[in-house]
Amino acid sequence: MSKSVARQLAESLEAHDVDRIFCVPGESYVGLTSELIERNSMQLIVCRHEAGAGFMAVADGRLRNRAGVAMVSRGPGLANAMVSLHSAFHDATAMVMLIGHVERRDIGRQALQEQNYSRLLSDITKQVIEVIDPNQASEAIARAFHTAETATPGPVAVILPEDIFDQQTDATIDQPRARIASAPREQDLDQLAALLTAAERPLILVGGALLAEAVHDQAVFDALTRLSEDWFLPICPTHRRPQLFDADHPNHGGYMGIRVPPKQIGAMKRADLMVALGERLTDTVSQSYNFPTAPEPQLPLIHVWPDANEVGRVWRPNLGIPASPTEVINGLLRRGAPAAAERRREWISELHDIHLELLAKDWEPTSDGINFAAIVCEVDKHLAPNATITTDAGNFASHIHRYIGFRQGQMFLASVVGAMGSGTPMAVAAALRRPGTQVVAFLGDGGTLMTGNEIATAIQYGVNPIIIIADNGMYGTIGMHSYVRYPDRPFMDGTRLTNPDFAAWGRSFGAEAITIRYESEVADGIAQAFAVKTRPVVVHCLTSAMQMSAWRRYTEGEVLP
Ligand SMILES: Cc1ncc(C[n+]2csc(CCOP(=O)(O)OP(=O)(O)O)c2C)c(N)n1
Repeated sequence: MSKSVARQLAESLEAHDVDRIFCVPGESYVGLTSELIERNSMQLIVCRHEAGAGFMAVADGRLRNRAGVAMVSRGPGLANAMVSLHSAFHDATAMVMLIGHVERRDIGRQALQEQNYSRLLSDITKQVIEVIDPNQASEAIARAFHTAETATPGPVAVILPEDIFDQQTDATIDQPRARIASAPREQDLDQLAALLTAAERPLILVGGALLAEAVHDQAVFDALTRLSEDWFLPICPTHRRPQLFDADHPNHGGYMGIRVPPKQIGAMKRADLMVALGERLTDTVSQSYNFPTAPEPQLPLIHVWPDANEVGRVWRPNLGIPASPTEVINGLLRRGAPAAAERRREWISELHDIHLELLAKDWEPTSDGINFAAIVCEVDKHLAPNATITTDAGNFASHIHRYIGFRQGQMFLASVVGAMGSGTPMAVAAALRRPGTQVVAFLGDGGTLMTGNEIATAIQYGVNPIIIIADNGMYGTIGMHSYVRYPDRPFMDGTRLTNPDFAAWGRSFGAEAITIRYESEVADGIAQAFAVKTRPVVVHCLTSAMQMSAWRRYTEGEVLP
């Protein structure tokens, strides 16, 4: 039976289990919007900025272990959304972005808002699929999801010309392709088991691919914990994946985040074997390509990542296993732990003791505003075992990683590549996806005004994240970098910010708002924030600029470690 392309697209999205799309409407795709509204089979979340819509889709994808879906208009709409595509691409996060386009007969004329998407998006998407033939609309959706979710996940753009939605097609609905999981070869598992058996000081890095598999499957977390306990292996969650292993588990070997503190990284560097398990390995995780050194690692490296194109791309591993990390864990468990594994107890304790020392909830008070550590430690007391925490990008986030002891049932969402503006939208998406659970966003004052307007979206759709703003009156991270490199220049110059009253700003959206000015107000202020259940809460914290991060403080021309 012949039907419109709009209907064909809607049915294809339904077949792919899409229940929510984040969008900013555009005239280039009203044909599709109108069909989606009429069918009412999926929720359209109308956002305030395409970056917000994009980041919500990224977060939703992570929360579902499916590609999240955003829908934006051509030209300016896409330009606004590109930060989220870039972030998803670098973070290996599945996402499908539907993008309106000019009419097919105008393509190439530089028609209103026209762009050449294949050229524009070639370095921040896995694929750009242009739908020119109405009969290929459904196939395009199936390919987009499959490509986005397979091997190294990432964003796929589907380009939909404005005149295609009312065209007719007889094509059948292209059903979702089965999810592919690649299993490790038995000889590779044998070799891995032999290397792990021989190692005196192994280090197991766990990252995003494992997290994706664990999101809906507690058995994955359990298998990792069992492997660690049976084989006596220290587990080090990587940058922005802290919830992969309980922070207080005695086998936690330290968080392999951005710029690991010297004491911890010094101990880690005594390792005689590194296994990157579901971690792509990046600039950040590898401490700027220094651990492991690229391209030739200074210690034997085993790289497990579900994509053969990635394993060996930057580093030369001694053993590369292009497979599901969960399958590798299960393969090792099947083999049974080596007899003398317990000898590694001391090595694990050495790493774990430093980890605990770094997690300790102590900080020095600051004279120019609250040390953000005080806020974060107070929040940690209120966090439920199933809470979601999101952070924007900025040095304030170092306090979250230093002071919050994450647990496996908690969810942590952020842009791994450090895109500002991700924190609020990700919190809104999480609050929509996990109703009735705590969702807390941590933001800097810089990132707040990039996409904080999505509080309006939270209000519109009735969800209630807690938004905590570290207002230090500057783009603090950049101030720190600038100071470290050019210590003689006046501190804060070029990074200073004049801010609104964020509490008043929050109230103007309809949120509850609390201002915390002094450390003595922290406990009450945070308790009040957690007591509000019926609308979003903005917690405006007047924080220290001198405390440049959880690890560094500016004092009279000195950078303390
Ligand atoms: C979209 C985007 N623009 C610029 C940057 C560069 N950048 C990284 S952190 C930062 C400052 C963040 O300031 P703020 O949100 O106030 O947090 P703080 O560093 O003060 O803790 C900037 C500008 C970025 N990462 N992302």
